[in-house]
Amino acid sequence: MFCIQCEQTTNTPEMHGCAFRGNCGKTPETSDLQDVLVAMLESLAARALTAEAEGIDISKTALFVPRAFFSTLTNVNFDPIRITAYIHEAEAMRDELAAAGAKRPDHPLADFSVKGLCASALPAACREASLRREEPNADIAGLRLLALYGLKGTAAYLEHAAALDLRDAKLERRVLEHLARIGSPEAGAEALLADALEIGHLNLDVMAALEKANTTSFGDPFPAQVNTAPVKGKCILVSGHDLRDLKLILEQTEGKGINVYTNGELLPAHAYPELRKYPHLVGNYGSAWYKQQTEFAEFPGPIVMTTNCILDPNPGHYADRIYTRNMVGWPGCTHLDTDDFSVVIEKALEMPGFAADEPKRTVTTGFGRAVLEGAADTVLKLVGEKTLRHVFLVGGCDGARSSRSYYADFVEQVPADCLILTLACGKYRFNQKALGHVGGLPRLLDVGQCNDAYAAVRLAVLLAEKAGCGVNDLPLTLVLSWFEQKAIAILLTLLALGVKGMYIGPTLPAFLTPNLVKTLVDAYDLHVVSTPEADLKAILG
Ligand code: SF4
Ligand code: SF3
Repeated sequence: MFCIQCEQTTNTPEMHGCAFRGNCGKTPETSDLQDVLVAMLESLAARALTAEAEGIDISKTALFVPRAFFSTLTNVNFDPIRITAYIHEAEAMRDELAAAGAKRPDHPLADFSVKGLCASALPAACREASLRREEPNADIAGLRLLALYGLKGTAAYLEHAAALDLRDAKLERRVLEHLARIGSPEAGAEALLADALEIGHLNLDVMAALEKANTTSFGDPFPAQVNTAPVKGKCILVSGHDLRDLKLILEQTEGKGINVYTNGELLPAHAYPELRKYPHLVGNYGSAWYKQQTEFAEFPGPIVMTTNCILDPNPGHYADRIYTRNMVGWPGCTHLDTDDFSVVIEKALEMPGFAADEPKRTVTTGFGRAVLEGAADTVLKLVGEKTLRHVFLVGGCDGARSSRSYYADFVEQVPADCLILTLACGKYRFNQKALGHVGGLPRLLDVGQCNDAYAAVRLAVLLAEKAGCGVNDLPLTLVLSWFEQKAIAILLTLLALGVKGMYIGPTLPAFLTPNLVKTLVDAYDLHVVSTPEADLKAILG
């Protein structure tokens, strides 16, 4: 196995990347199978493009590819059986397109096949498929991985939109085009960097589509005070990012005496009119993904994992009551393939639930695009009056490294005349802090999930338009925490938009070589986080 796609990868002088077992818990078998799957998806994408040129309908393929690709993101699918099924489905789909008359594409993986290989031989096929091992130039390899990982994140966001029935053939084709091009042996460094930035632009368009899918399905989010204390009674916990699954569970539990809680990235669900209207959506339980093994172990009901991030449920002994959905998988856990959640409901009724109410406590969420755009004039007025000095976006993923305490310390130390926007699961480090108000606005505004990064980008662009300047001229600094590939996609979007002076941490992606880091630092004034004191001093002067 070789995997270097996330922030917790092994990165020591002796070893660069996870080579024996993932620090996430991914086995060599699953890792190799995921490499095979990515290769097969590249091959399928190339064939789908020739099929489309022949006028053959590729909508089934265009729906399948992002979903299967999503299964290879960090902390999504650890189940070799499910990954193997995706590989065979992809090859069968490619054969179908060929049988329908799609020409053989000019692609290095055009004839890549795993037919006839027994399950134990399958992972070895990844030697043929591996992108990185074939590339002696580390900068070129790093750029390919930057594009590949960014595209994984974009594919995940496209799948989120498709789950809500928002399909866009042009966006789907752009994903297929990039995927078919990623392994291209002849592309040089400049072309690969341009490709990565183009993926950033594509990701912006995909995130706009996702925002439309979310708001069309559930209404515009508006601020909500969300209970975070357990409520007496039977319960189901819903984690991940998938709002549709949460809605289905709320519908199917209505009148059954079961309380539904969100976890992790589903906290912002409480802000959507079509979700918050359910009285049995009683609150948010727990925090970010890396605490699952203790928080889930203590939850007295079943848990539904709709998308990333899942951790090994065995140490906490809750594998028998965790249910995976969509592209998520853990070996031995029950996977729900249909929209019928009866088995989860039965489990909730069997289990004790919470014995008593705990004293009420809340966090606030729901500063989505419409709310932020509505506040743009106020923000500019406050800046003009010098009531508001600076706006920070402190957002992104969380993770287990102790150095991530930087983000909570940073927020704590931001001066009182500054505003802080946040999004994604990294906010659990500080979202319960009482930070007060500035100029009548709450100082801490939770924009939503990582999936909602579009809202923050829109606010920045709108502020710049209204102020008649560029985004880089605004009193705005982005302080990002990355962990997995959705964050890489968002980073590429920000770079593609020309956003400069960002701070990123807790470490830089290990797949970027010193040369590539220098290129990004020179072109975008990118900083690695240091200490909150030093960084705040540098930003605020
Ligand atoms: Fe290692 Fe991250 Fe890959 Fe898991 S996803 S194997 S931790 S690099
Ligand atoms: Fe978190 Fe996995 Fe990235 Fe959606 S849930 S931000 S890490």
